[in-house]
Amino acid sequence: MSEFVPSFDDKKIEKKWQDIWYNGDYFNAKDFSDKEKYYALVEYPYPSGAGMHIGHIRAYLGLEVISRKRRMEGKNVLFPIGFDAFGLPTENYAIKNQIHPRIVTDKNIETFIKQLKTAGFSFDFSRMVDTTDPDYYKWTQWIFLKMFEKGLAYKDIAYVNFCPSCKVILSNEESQGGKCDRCDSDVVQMEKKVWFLKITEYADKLLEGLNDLECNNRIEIEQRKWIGKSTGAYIYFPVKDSNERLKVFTTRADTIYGATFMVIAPEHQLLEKFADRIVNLDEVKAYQEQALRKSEFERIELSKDKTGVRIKGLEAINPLTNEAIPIFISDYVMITYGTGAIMAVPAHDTRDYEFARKYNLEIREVIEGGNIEVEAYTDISGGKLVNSPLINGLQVKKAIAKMIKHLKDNNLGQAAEQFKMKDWAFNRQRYWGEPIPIIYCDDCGVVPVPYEDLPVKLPMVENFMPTDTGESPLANIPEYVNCVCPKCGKPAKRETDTMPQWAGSSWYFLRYLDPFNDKELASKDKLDYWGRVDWYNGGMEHVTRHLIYSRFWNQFLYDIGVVPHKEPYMKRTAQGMILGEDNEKMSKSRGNVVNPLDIIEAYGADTLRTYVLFISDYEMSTPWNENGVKGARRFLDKVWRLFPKVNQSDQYTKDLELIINQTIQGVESDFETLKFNTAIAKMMILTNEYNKLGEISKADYELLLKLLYPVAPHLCEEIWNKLGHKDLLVFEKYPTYDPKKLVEDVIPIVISINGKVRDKIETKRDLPKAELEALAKSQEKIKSYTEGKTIIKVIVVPNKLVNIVVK
Ligand code: ANZ
Ligand code: ZN
Repeated sequence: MSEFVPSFDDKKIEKKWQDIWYNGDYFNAKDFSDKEKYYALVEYPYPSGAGMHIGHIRAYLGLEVISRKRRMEGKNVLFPIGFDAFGLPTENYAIKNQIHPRIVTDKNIETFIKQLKTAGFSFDFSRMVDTTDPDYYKWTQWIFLKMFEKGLAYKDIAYVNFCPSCKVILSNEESQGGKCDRCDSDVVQMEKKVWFLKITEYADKLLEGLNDLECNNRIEIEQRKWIGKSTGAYIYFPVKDSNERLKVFTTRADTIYGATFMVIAPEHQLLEKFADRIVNLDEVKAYQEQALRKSEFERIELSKDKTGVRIKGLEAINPLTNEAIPIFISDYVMITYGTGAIMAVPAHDTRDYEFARKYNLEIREVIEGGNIEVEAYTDISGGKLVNSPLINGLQVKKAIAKMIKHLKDNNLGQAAEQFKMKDWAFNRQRYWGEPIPIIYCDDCGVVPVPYEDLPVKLPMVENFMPTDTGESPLANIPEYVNCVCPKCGKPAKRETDTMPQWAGSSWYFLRYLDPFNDKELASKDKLDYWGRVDWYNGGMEHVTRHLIYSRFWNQFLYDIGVVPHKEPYMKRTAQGMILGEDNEKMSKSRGNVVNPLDIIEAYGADTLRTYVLFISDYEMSTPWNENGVKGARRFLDKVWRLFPKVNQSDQYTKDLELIINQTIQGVESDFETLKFNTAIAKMMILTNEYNKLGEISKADYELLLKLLYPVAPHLCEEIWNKLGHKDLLVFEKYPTYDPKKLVEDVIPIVISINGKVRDKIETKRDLPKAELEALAKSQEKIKSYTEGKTIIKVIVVPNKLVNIVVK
């Protein structure tokens, strides 16, 4: 690979334009401008000590290109940036280095801003938000109190996911697969009284709202799966010799005749209720205890051996067959889903089948078609019922409907829905988070901090170490804990848990609209003017948690009349990851991390931007390649070197008209569909065409600069300026193509021999006579007539005919 010979001084040029841009207000959105608004949003960064990495560059470049293009299209663009700065990494760093997280955060944010500017991002830096700023989290607390007021924030004893290593309680989203999101340790279940947000109340609305969100299939499917709506029924199984009934949730009420036993979760309260009737209580208790030590991941693993204990002394009655059936306790049933109890239908459910085989329980076929001697028959979304007197011969769908009606009519059950999504465990037992604005009073109970007392500020203390007990470090700060009850004025205590990482980011897109408002989270006028986010780009990993949480908060704020739109985003896309050169995820331990600042130092920001956009399809993961960086730089050098070839004409060069119009059209549609790689390829081809000519017009050159500007803005501004323009490229109109000039202008030509038509061809219009004659003579058909003969004369009528006279 040949070394590149730089033709322009990237450092000097980039510094010059960054100074101009960032000292002016070129990228600042104007509230209430007459121009059409455009709101482009990227996921704001967590300002860790490591600073900006290559993933940020890629994540932000997509809408950076779109934003620069939109400004040229005459839109009033809002392209904001801010910092999601509460959270564990900063706190851990602060603890390790004995520096207060406030100081760490401020320093990290400052560095980050500098780095973003070094890369030339056109963010509106006048509207930055910082979630750890009391003026910001005042409103995060305000929203929490509104939710509390509406019964959507509540405290409850719950089995929560506890990470023994991070010493924090995790939400389901942060412990998917039973592993801690941060440190990958196994999560254990812990009983604790914690705050929850009732996101489940919004489950249906969140599903419905998806119809209002433009996104690819993958993004939609992931959200639907996470919300996990399941339609079925509750069925009540009487407990034999009692007035109690055991309630189960099933999606398959039609299979009830095949329910030959019941299984309850180890945590189920039936055990306590009937403790005195359970003959083998010790055995049951021992099983319960070992189940609690397992992670959810271990418990639901399909391949694992099913274990359980039969509860002796208790039986249930199948309400359709009236048979007495045994009840088991087993850890494959989760207390957190449905009712924590199931009717087991071993013939048609794999887990129930394995369990029945192990404990020698009856397996009764109720849907025909399988061979239940060998395995469970689970291909039963269709099929016909058997061994089920009330519904024999019916197709599955009809059988379910009929059974649910029967259950309802006889007070044995009812139609029901379940969601996989759980209420959002909204708490942290750490220092560096938003204080939960709640006070406990012996007389008044749980008292919300009055709105006028917000924000409840984090105390600036020296000791912010986590405790081993699962309690927040704030609990060790008497000045913080002790307060007076806002209701009765007696001594009271503050809540010491803080909010989870995802709190601040659940509404930051609203604060950008009015970041300095101290009366409201944002003014009604500004919310109305800016409306919904037009385009939101972010990581695939945030499609479940952040995207769902923020849609939930927005829907809630809509319901209480604070925001004018139900759904916050009109369109959501996701970029792919950039992997290390070894095709593995970049990580310090692998030593394959590419630092974007090193690339800027060596080749310039425009080169970095061009390469990152050119590297592959924007939505796909792709490995880094240093040679590709050089290639990107060579392309920019070529663009620069065209300068001396430029004449003063303000028309496109005739021979370039076709490719110019095609390039404008191609780049337009590529940019809008995130195909930056093919857009740049088209500009490279155009540049090569320019290079083939001895000279090009000013119009040709300026066209290329306008197309390339969103990708490599420093270089383009510099050349633009060198061409004699006083105004910045930001103010230029984005190029449009002439649809009439997209295809080559061709016309038919008739070729005759001695006046007789022998061939027809198509050529470019206005071909010179000599060229037309040569073209006609070279046609195979014509050659067959002229071969061996003497051409006496050729008559050429341009754009019409060629007549060859032969002897
Ligand atoms: C009888 C039955 C027969 C079932 C059959 C399935 C197949 P989804 O679709 O995920 O909602 N179930 C219910 N609660 C459970 C819990 N807490 N832990 C483990 N399993 C639970 O699944 C619903 C089905 O999962 C329910 O329907 C129940 O088993 C089981 F041929 O009831 B089914
Ligand atoms: Zn009180």
